[in-house]
Order: sequence, then structure tokens, then C-alpha cells
Amino acid sequence: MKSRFDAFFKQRARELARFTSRRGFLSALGTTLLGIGAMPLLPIARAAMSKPGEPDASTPQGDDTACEYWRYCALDGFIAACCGGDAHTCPPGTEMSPVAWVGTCRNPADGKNYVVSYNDCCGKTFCQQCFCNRNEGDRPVYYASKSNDVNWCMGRAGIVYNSTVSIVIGVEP
Ligand code: ABN
Repeated sequence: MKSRFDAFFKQRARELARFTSRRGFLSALGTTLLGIGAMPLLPIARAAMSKPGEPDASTPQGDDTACEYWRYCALDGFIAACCGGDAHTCPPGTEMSPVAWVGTCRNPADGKNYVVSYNDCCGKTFCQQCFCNRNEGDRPVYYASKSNDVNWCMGRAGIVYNSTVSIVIGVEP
């Protein structure tokens, strides 16, 4: 009877020692970390994570290569973001026109209206990608200052039109 009693407590003492020892703790920690590492990463759509103040990048209103992108509401031309640039940077090898057509677009992310400058990228032939012709607020070309159907490439880089950027230059108070 005594030996069974002893064996029982010896066994419990060994288990207690194993689970409370530093080696036991490190071994359990290692197993846990290994398990976490082996778990597949959750399917997070990183491309869909939008920048602050911008619509969801997975929607056409948040995708700067889509004609439905919010800043392109008054665009008439090839989207610079489809041609090696982005919404506000001209493609390599082109130069931004210093004069531009200006429109007003509503950003669905915050409901505010923004003043957007549509500067042409000049000096390289037509990009021919993502033609976009939305024309909100556009007026016939005989109102030159109110028309987006004008080639603004008339500076140092010459008259050859490539694409257009859409730069936010102001916000409705
Ligand atoms: N501003 C875009 C554009 C360029 C050339 C001709 C018409 C319109």
C-alpha cells in the first residue's frame, strides 16, 4: 500500500517538475511557436487595403487604373497610371504640361468635393492604354478654358500628347 502511495506522488512530482521547469516551459513555447508558424496566413486581401482618405482600392472608385476612379470624373484622355505613371505622376520619358484643365470631383470616401487638375503628359506618343472620357463639367471646346478636349502639351516637351494625370489641388471647405 505504501509503495503505491509513494509511486503515485512520485509520478505527480515528476509531472509537476516537467511542466514548471525552465526546459519544460521552453519546450512548450517552441511547440506553440512552431504550430503558429505552420498555420497558413489568413487570406487578407492586401491590395484591397485603401490609403487613408481614399476609397477602397478593390473598388473601381479606389483603383487609379480604372476610369471610374473618383479623381477621373472630368478626365478626357489616357490614364497616366496605366502608362507607367500614377494618378499624379507622368510616365517616365514624358513631361507634365504646366497648364491644365481643372475639374471638381466628389471623393466617395469622405463625401467632399475636391478641385482636380488634369495635366497632360507630353513628349512621347499616345499611350493608348485606358482611354477615359468622363467629362463631368466639361463645356464645348469653343469655351477653351472650360473644355477638357484640349491638348495642353504646348511647353518645352512639345505638342506630342501621351496621357493625363489627375492632381488634387484643393478641397471644398
Ligand atoms: N487633354 C487631353 C487631350 C489631349 C489631346 C487632345 C485632346 C484632349
